[in-house]
Amino acid sequence: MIDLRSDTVTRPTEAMRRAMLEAPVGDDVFGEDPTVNRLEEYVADLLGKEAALYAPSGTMTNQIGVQVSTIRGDEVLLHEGSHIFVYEAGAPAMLSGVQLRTLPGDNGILDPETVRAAVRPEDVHFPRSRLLCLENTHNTAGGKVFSLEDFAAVAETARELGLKVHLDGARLFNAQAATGIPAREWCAHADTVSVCSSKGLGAPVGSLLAGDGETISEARRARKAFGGGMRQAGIIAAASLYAFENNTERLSEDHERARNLAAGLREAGYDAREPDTNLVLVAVDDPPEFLRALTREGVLATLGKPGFVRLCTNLDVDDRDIETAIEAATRIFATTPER
Ligand code: TLP
Repeated sequence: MIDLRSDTVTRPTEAMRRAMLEAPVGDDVFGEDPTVNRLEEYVADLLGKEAALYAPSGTMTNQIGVQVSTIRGDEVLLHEGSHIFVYEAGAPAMLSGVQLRTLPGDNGILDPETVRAAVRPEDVHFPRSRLLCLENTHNTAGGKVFSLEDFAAVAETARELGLKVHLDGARLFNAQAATGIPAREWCAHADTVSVCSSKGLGAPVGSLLAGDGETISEARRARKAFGGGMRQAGIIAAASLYAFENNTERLSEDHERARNLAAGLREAGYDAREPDTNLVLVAVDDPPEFLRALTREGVLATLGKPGFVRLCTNLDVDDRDIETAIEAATRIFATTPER
């Protein structure tokens, strides 16, 4: 099977497993795991923030990010296709008691005027607008990069209006690889940032939330409350450290394969969108049926935004796999009346 469902499906390499095997460990709830401490310092530094906190998943670091910048009853502004709104099981309401206000924007981009118009005036009737969440790259938009200029403009508008800014940077290093702009440049415009080591970077687990020292101390409490306090976590943190140290630059290979995949699919007759990074969206009439047909051909993909299938290149997929996937899709196109 050629697995293009996500960049989360990768398996740790021998070198990563060796780093895990050799990692010194301690009890991280006591702050005594040397590998977790090293990882947190490394990522804080990488992102230009004072501190960082290691957690099991991107969902948890996003939810801790929401928790530390809001109080119950607040309103959080975010794009209508954002992961926090679409794919996190209603957690902002469940865990932080906040209300989400979704906003439209092409390619996952929110513009300053849309945000300005959505911020509520002070009035007893209204929830308080407290936090803006941005996503880069943007998953449901097909891995689109939020340009630094546009990102800075909307984030600074939000801050002027008294909002905190959280960046869901699960794939922020894809934006770095696609543009050559260091990830920290985007982070400079956000109060909290979550990044994942278990997407394109190839670790089996692990995400970090970065911010100022005080915010990350609060985040540490929230992580405990959410059940994310781990003990000898160095054994998995070693994989994340290995991922950040070794696998950020090679993301451009995934991007090139995604471009080749999109070009091949277009040549076969599909409406495949040109990717900025590693996610290819293909518009089809019947996405579940197309997925079933691909599976029969030995290719796995997932549903994208409504009307689209998503194919995701990753560390475990090579050029030959991309060719095979294109050949499979070409056969389906030739034989399926409805696509
Ligand atoms: N995204 C997964 C699925 O949940 C859809 C995927 O396959 O793309 N932020 C963004 C932008 C993400 O894409 C994801 C994972 C997360 C956060 C959550 O990360 P995890 O899965 O570690 O909780």
